[in-house]
Amino acid sequence: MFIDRITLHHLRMPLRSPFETSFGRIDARECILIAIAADGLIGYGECVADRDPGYAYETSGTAWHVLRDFLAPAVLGQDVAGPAAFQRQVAGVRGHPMAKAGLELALWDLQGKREGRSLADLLGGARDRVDVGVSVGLQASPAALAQTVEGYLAQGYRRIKIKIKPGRDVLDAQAVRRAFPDIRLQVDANSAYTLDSAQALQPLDDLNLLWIEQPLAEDDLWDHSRLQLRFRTPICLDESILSPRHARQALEMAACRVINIKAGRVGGLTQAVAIHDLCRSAGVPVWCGGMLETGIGRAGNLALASLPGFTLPGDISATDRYYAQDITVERFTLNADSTITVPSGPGLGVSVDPAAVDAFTVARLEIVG
Ligand code: OSB
Ligand code: MG
Repeated sequence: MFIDRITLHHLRMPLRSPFETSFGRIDARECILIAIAADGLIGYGECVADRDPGYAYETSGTAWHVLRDFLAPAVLGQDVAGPAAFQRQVAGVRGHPMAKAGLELALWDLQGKREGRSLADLLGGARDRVDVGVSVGLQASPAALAQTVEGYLAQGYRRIKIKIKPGRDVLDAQAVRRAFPDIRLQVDANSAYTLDSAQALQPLDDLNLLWIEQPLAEDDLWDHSRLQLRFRTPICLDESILSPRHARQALEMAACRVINIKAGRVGGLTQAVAIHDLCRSAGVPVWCGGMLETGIGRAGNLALASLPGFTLPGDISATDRYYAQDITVERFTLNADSTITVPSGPGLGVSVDPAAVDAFTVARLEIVG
């Protein structure tokens, strides 16, 4: 693929309702839409870094810088064989996985469009619909949370994740469990605890949770392994798993029993698939995490989640759980069996709505070779 032009759109998309986690509350989500023009086609990718460095160190600002000054120049005016070749070309750029993953996704979209194959097909997808759930942010009170969860269950979601933080953990989870004794329920702390403060989470072990996601710091596999010894409930790692090497080491030291895979966090789909393959051969279940993506990133997540090792429901909800207006023409809807259908058209299998992109663009940059 001869890369002629790369266009960056810094988007700010209003959320239908605020999303609050242990690291903050947002009313709108920021991301970078990446369009690559090559061989008469346009491929789209989404960089999931948000405005603030709360979930990860990357932000829309750092990603813009790294894309503009390092990643785009590495490929512009060149013949790039595909995503794997791109990864080799930018191997010298340390870190910044979300910036890399955004550009890589646009190359996958291009490759699929060129070959007339869907992304799911390119990645080795094994199913045409994937099990999904909803990730519910912190609410005003445990009672309000139970009510919000009830609303999502009524919409047909059969797996619920709730966000927790110190002081808003056991009572919240107990309220949901009491109201809905049989649902598939999990919690996500986004690194808000230490080995000591996580003592407060012990009562969660009696709530029949699917798992406890990322209780401790990103760079702390060791304490996760110590914490896992105290819980019957599996620990699932999100932030801590940045590469196949982290996944292997986390499993070797029993720091978790389940892994959340996000292409953005691990530098792209190439690495995401490698982590999937590693976990699959180790018999460890994985599921696809979410970053409140637009229809572009959501299409990529659905393709990834169609791989055979993704045996647990993903954080991939319907478009209307996030946005009144999305940037893709296609909107994703929930099927009656709590699944979402994987796009089957070439590449990502979705098309961009230019008027919607314009409406949400706060900065735009065209880079030519
Ligand atoms: O930790 O999984 C997370 C959103 C932004 C940043 C981190 C996380 C999340 C979610 C939302 O939980 C999942 C979704 O996209 O629905
Ligand atoms: Mg998480």
